[in-house]
Amino acid sequence: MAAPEVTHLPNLPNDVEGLRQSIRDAVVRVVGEDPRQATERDWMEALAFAIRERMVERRLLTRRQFADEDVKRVYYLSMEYLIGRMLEANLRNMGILEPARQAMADLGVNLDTILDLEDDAALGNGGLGRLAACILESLATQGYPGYGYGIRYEFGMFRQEFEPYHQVEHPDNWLRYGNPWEFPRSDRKYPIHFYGHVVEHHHPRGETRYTWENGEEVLAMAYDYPTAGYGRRNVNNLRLWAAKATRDFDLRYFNEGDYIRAVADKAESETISMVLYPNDATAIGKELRLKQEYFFVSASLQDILDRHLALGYNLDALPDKVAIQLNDTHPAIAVAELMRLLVDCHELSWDRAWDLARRTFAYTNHTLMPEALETWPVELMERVLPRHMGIIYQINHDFLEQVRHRYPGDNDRLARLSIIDEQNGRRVRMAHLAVVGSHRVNGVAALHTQLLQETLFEDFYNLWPERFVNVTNGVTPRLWMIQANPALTELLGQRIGNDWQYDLDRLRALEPYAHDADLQKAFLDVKRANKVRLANLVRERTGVELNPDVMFDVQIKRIHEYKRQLLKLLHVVDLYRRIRAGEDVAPRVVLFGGKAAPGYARAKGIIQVINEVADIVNHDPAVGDRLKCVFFPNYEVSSASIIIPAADVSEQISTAGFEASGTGNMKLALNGALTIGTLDGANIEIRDAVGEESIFIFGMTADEVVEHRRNGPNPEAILAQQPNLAAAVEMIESGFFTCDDPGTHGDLGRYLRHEDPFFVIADYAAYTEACERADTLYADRTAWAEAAILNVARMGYFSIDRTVRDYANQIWDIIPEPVAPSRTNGAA
Ligand code: AZC
Repeated sequence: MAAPEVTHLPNLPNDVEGLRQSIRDAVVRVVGEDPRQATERDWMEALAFAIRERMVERRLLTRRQFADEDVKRVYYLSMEYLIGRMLEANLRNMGILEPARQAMADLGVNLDTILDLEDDAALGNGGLGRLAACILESLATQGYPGYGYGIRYEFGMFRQEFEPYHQVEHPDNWLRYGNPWEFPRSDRKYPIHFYGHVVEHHHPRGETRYTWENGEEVLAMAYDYPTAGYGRRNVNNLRLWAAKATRDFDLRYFNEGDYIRAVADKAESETISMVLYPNDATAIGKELRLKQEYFFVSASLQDILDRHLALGYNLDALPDKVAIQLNDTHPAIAVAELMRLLVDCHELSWDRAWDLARRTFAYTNHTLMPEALETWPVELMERVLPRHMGIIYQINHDFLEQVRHRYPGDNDRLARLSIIDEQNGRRVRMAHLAVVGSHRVNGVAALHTQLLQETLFEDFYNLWPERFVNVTNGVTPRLWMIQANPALTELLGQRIGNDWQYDLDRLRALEPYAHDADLQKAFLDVKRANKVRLANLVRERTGVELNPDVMFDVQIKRIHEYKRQLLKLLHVVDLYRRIRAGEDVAPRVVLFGGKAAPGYARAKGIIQVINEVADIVNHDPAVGDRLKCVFFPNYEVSSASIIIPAADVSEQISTAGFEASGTGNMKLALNGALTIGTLDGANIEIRDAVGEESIFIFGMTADEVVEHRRNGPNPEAILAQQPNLAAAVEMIESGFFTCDDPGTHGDLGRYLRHEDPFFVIADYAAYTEACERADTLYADRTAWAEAAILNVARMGYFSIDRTVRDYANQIWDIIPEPVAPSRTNGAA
């Protein structure tokens, strides 16, 4: 037993006085500046240090309790965490936002100014990465022993600028001033190998053993980000890995006297964690990407096994004490890596190892789109990860034996199920590896899971129906309501108290007041104030002036053909033409936001044409406030939290069957925007929750889309029957919006007329009809307010806390372990 001084944790005070002292001290001791001369950034850093001391204290308490209680832990493996800013979130979840505001004011610093200085931590592309961040926050909030693992990218999601219309990507150097939230753990380093070859060791009795030799080695070093729960003392951990060159690696060249080469090679090996691939829903197949995937998976699994053994458990207890969730297939190589660690390093038998691995892993699928499904050429996998290729062959061999036994002679089925795709130049299907190596596979919304079972994983579903479950996505109300929408949070508090912050279903208590005139007025006032806040930001970023008294119609998400920003744009052009023709149309502000993958030409073309249309529309004196169109630059988590509370209408208009779930749809609806949407992803469940009267559903269903495609779509024929739509398409392709270069959009015209792969043309009439229903309701302020309030009241199901409980109960088999105030560290 160590002496009390050694085991004691500091237990820092959380009142205004205590915080003020910590912050002032940190300016001197950590930032190294005289408080008299400290800049706002110095104060921001000092504040961050004062919070992180308190976070780490609770983190250690949490860890001690988990160890004492013998808990089962879940590890979330994700290539992406789209976290956003951390300062306000940490202050709020630690319960010290208001004392800190006061302490800063006492020091002569305005907290809101400070909060605005922070860069977003944008270590993700979109929905998948943001979901991962929400899940970590909820795990801590609900007291679950849950940890994130990922990559500490030096450059996150690119910064988007328009020059003047097309997207230009700028590097996101988010760590340039250092990062006060991370704890570098130089004691937590693991060697990661690439390339080399495999040596077989035949043992006369027993199994053949393998060693992997002469590869390149790089170190993975841990950086820890404590993650605080809201309204609880639990603080969990997100561990991100950075690549560091090993000393040995340098030495080879140093010895040869090639100093420069040695240093250059060191830099080269560290590129593994340099940059996030900015691709959302397309697999790129680059060697560096495969190395990134393996790098973080191997480090995480080594760390997980180390902890497991250090806690005194044996390897047979792995599935009882550890659950590992694979966030899409990006970490799917974990299946082979765990087998390697168990069999080659810990010398377990193959069968025993396989049983443990399968019971430990579960896999979440986020998309059905074929181009997003990762496959790696066998040749590449063999070169970069030769031992893993051998292991995958073995897994596949055993698996196909099972299939053969079950379906004798069915070679087509074998080929369809095989982990190796033999049709397209021999590739490893990572989704198959993930399904075979997991005990649960989940989709992220009811329709998505159903489609997984019927299409992408049909053969697997027939084989193992019990393996497939649905876990509908959710969003954290802490960020997406309490932080983003303080005015509505306040109003809810006055009306129904604050229980909903922990149990979002309690929003239902609002329902009986939906037609209360006072509440309606207060609700509309809040919305208007949020619109003014957004209008100010839009003016600052784009120079465009928005009228807060017209409908704000918002489509914010990655730019993709299937998400159909073009459908919204055609509506804008249609309205514009009709306004110019003297027609009376309902006024609206249309706001787009989102990034295009740098190599996705069609998506970049869509951004360009939206910006061009916006420029003409916004400067046409004949239009005035009746129509404004804005492409909000560099859409990210921090701007989302200004845009979302200001939206009246939420555009969720993907081609049915393509959007796995969507989570922006949930954030917007929770903030009182009414949805115009197709029956796709979680829109279906949102409709079921809020009721037909609070949502504008339109367009083909997923089944009808399949049927429509089978019948051979004919956009030209539809255009011939819809003069408004035809006129809008003509206006774009004629170069009306591109005075300098009328030829630019001829291609877009051809695309819509002859290809239209996502049925923008086919759904257009139904879409505009849904927009008109929204306009009619919007004109009736009372009816609109009632529908919007009901919408908020009925969104409880879409809390990430429910999502996490579903994972915990259906997949991970873990229970919450709330941290009690400790006896020696009893302060609240
Ligand atoms: C997204 C899906 O497109 C979106 O519908 C879903 O809500 C989100 O995941 C969270 O589940 N997918 C991605 O962001 N990326 C990939 C590779 O699917």
